[in-house]
Amino acid sequence: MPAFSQELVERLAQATSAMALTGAGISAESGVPTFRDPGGLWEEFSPQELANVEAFLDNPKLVQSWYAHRHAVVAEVEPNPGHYALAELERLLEDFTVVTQNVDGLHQQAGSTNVAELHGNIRRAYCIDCEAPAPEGALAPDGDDIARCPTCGGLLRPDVVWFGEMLPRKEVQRAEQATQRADVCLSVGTSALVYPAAAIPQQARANGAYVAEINIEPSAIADQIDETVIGKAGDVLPALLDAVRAIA
Ligand code: BV8
Ligand code: ZN
Repeated sequence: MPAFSQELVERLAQATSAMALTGAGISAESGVPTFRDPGGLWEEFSPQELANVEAFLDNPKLVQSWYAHRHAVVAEVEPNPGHYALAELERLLEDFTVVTQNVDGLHQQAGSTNVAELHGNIRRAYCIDCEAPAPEGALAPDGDDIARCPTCGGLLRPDVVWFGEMLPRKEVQRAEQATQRADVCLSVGTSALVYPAAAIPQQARANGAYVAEINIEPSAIADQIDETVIGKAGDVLPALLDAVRAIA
């Protein structure tokens, strides 16, 4: 039985508003590699070397291929019980927001409707010159050519937030509003190393939320929150949901 406290269950069951910040760890059990995953074709590159504008302009083909490869993985996978449990929590509670750092769209696929995508979505791409949206899958051009905009010939890029880029204002606002009203904030499957996303549980806590993280190991914010539940998101979240349902 995953080791979450009765206090967390009761606070969630009584919450008028709650939220979750999620990271790559919640999608790991769907088969989407996390950023810290050993192995895989890109082992020699760190995501930070690929997920920025300079790397893209320096070698658009390599970066487009990396995202096309990740998109192909994401297009094949399904949400896992962790995603479904958060979608169920949204239906069970009065007000529940998922703030995600993930770009895989799996929360929406699992049925969550109140999702703020802080770092964009790998299923979308656009032209860096005319900003016209590109059809899904456009980053994987056939052969060796570079994926270009059919309208103006500009380079196509994934609609994700790269290091050094600002986060989408509307999504950040939604996340901030959620931290203002949340009685409980779950931080699920994130190493909490990348800002400003990693500051979200702290913001919620500063506004009075009870903050619990669910991770297979303590994250970088483990000593600044109320509770750390060690376990897989796909195990812990369904058990937590059952416990909340039993008393809600
Ligand atoms: C910005 C989208 C303003 C793209 C991503 C120095 C100090 C502090 C900050 C900075 C600094 N220098 C620069 C910065 C800012 C920088 C930053 O934070 N850098 C870090 C590395 C120090 N941030 C930015 O640049 C942001 N923009 O600040 O704009 C600005 C402008 C100009 C100059 C300065 C500032 C933009 C950041 C967004 C980058 N884009 N992703 C893409 O996907 O390709 S980041 C990406 O990595 C994720 O989106 C996520 O945010 C981040 C961390 O990943 P996680 O999701 O946490 O995944 P990770 O693999 O790390 O960990 C997985 C976790 O899951 C682990 O804890 C593991 O234990 C756990 N787990 C595994 N399996 C399971 C599990 N848990 C539960 N169950 C399981 N089964
Ligand atoms: Zn264009």
